[in-house]
Amino acid sequence: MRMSLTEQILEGNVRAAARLMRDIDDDVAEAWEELKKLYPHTGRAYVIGITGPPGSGKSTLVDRMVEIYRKEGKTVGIVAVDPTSPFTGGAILGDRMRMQRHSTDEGVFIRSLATRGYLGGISRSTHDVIHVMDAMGKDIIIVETVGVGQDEVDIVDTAHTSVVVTVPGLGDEIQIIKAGILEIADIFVINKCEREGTERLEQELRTLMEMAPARQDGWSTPVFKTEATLGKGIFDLVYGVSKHQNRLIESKTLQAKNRLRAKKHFLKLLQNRLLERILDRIEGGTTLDEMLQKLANREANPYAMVEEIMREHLKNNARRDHGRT
Ligand SMILES: Nc1nc2c(ncn2[C@@H]2O[C@H](COP(=O)(O)OP(=O)(O)OP(=O)(O)O)[C@@H](O)[C@H]2O)c(=O)[nH]1
Ligand SMILES: [Mg+2]
Repeated sequence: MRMSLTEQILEGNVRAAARLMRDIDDDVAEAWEELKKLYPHTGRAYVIGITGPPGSGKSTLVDRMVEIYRKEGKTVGIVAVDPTSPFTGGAILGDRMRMQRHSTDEGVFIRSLATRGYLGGISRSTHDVIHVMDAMGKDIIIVETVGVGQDEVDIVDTAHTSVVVTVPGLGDEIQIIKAGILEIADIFVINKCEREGTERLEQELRTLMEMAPARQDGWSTPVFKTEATLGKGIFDLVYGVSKHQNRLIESKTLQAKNRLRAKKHFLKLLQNRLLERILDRIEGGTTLDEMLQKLANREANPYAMVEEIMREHLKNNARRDHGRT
C-alpha cells in the first residue's frame, strides 16, 4: 500500500513535506487530513519569529543564525512569509538567493509563503507549515516576515521568541510605536549597526522600553546590534534567544505562551473553516459579489444579512453536513 504523506514526512521524506506544504498553500482538501494526522507528532520545535521593515536584513540575519544553529548540531526550518506587495515583489527569489548556501544542507528546510487572499489568511498557512516542519523533527523554526502591518503581529502569535529588527536612519522609532511592536518584541535588533544613527536609535529604543509597563515574566527586552553581512553580533543574538527561552521555562510562562499560540491557531482554523463553508453555500445562490454590491448600495442591512446567513446555513444545514468533511 502507498504510504500517506504523513508517514513519508515522519520518515524524513523532504519531498513529501514540500508536497504537503504546496497542498496547504493551494488549500487542497486532503491537506487537512494530513495535518490532522501530523499534529500528534508536533510540539517539540522552538519557534523564533523575525520581523522588521523591508530590506532591514532579516534574511541575512536568519542565514547567519542558521549557521550557528547548524554548528550546534541543531536542525532548522525557515518559513519566509512574503506579503505580495509591490514594494517587496521578488523577495521570494531574493530569500532563496540569500539562503542558498544552506539549501544543500539536509538539516535545513526553507519554505517561502506568499500572502494570500482574505480567506486563506497568512497566519493560518504559516501555523500549518510550522507544524509540518515540527513533525519533520526540526529543532528550531524561524519565521521571517516583513513588518508592514497586521501580518507581523499575526506572525508573532506563532513564535516563542519574537525578534524585531530595525535599522538606523529610517525614522523607525515612529514605526515601532505605530505598529504596537513594543509589546510584541522579546528582542530588539539594530541591524546595519555600522551605519550612522545606531546610537541614537538604541537610545530611543531603551527610552521607549523604560516607559513600557513591566512584563509578567520579568523579562526586559534586550537590544542587540548586528552587522549581518559580516556576521557581527550574531552570537549575542542567538544567545539572547536562548536566554529568553530559558526565562520562559523558568518563569513558567512557556505554558501560557503555548496556550496563547494554541488559541490563536484554533480560532483561526475554526474561523476559516466556518467562513469557507458558509461562503461555499452562498456561492450557490447569491454570490458574495452580489451581496457586497447590495451592501454597498445600501439595499441590504449587514446585520440582518449575517443573522439570516447564520440562521439558514448553520442551523438548518448542520445535519446535512454531518459525515461530510
Ligand atoms: N550595510 C549593511 N547591509 C546589510 C546588512 N545586513 C543586510 N544587509 C543588506 O541589506 C539588503 C537586504 O537584506 P535582506 O537580508 O534581504 O533583508 P530582508 O529584511 O530580508 O529583506 P526583505 O525580505 O525583502 O524584507 C541586502 O543587500 C543585504 O546584503 C548590514 O548589517 N549592513
Ligand atoms: Mg527577506
